[in-house]
Amino acid sequence: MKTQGAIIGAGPSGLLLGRLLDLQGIANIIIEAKSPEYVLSRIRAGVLEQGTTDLLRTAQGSDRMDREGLVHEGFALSFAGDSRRIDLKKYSGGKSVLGYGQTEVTKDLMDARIASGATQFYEAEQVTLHDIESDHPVVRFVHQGTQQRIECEYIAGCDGFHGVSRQSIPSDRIQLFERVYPFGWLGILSRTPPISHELIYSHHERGFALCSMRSDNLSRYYVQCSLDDRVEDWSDQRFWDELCCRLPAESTRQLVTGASIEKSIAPLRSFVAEPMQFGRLFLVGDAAHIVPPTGAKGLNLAASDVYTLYHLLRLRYQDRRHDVLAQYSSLCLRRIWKAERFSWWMTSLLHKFSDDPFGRKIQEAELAYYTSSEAGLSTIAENYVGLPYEPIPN
Ligand code: RFL
Ligand code: PHB
Repeated sequence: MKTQGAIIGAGPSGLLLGRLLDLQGIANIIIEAKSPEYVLSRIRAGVLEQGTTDLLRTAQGSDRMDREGLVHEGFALSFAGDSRRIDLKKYSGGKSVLGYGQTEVTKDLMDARIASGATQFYEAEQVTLHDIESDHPVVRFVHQGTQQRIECEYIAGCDGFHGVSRQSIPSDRIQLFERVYPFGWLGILSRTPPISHELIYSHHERGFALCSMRSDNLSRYYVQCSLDDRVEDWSDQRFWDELCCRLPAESTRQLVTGASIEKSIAPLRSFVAEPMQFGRLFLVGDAAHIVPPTGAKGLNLAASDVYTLYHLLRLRYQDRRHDVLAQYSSLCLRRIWKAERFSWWMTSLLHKFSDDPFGRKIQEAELAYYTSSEAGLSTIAENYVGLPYEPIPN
């Protein structure tokens, strides 16, 4: 088989890139290790920046998002028994974010791909990348027992943190930057009305908690937990008791509890691989960088990488600008490091790192300072709604 772009991974990055290229007549094949059902069973992000929603509209996969997404013009930061609203619209020059689950984004893009009839392989095994430094890289894999070979012009590595793409780059040609946090997030999904129509991020002496939602009758809650905890250690009752304890008293009166329909633990990590390209391979999204979820940036950063690669590939194929792809990594990394900084800062501010009372007092002073200063509120708001995309060279 031959194509212009081979896309490894059918998470949001791979599907969005594939769809955008399709609409421009740039041929591509998607190769995904898991089944569609498995990909859709992963409950992850819930908050989309305007740049992400605009790109999904360009991809013509946004009708349901525009109907069902919940616009958030602010969120609450709670600490020391107090709750302060961050007015995103006021402090970011009129912007907001959209509550719409990653699962739904993925489903909409999967449906669009099926409708377009573009080639894709799910449950691909033993995916390997070859001749990446040549003009004709090759992707090999086994599909339903048959060996497949795809010769292409470019490879987009959209296969997440544990994928094969980044690992195909020789270790002396890539630099890794990493911070692993000493705790995780235990998340549950429950068919109950959300505690509030806006998200609540809560700093508490027992640890961080977050209240989010997917719809008027589907809530998503998280509590900071130990890395040694297992999901089985957390009965629904234990989860609700712990959540209640970590939220300001006035909001717990609105908390409706119920059976969990999903429960999982995620470790927290900051990670960047530089550069994000090697020969004809371009790393996109979680394959190149990870942020702790506190700033709601992971999926949004994946979308901004897709934006950059899509526009550079258009210049390459439609304007025959063979030189521009060399700028992919540096264009992406400028924005990525700012989002890494914000996610690290939100995580440092809101979680319990130790029993040190001095550290906790400093966290509370920092929260009080940022939420009582116009400059502080603007800093939080403009980062949370998403910093501007880097301009594409012309
Ligand atoms: P994905 O979603 O991991 O998809 C990669 C795909 O590649 C496949 N794959 C392979 N395919 C072929 N060959 C191989 N060898 C392969 N190895 C892997 C995988 O099966 C998979 O289908 O990466 P992508 O597309 O870059 O998307 C990134 C996002 O998923 C991620 O950044 C976000 O979920 C992060 N995140 C959040 N981001 C936000 O922007 N806003 C949020 O509110 C938000 N909340 C979150 C989050 C992540 C969380 N967890 C679980 C880490 C909340 C949580 C709890
Ligand atoms: C979510 O709804 O899953 C969510 C929202 C905001 C975050 C992280 C996760 O910062």
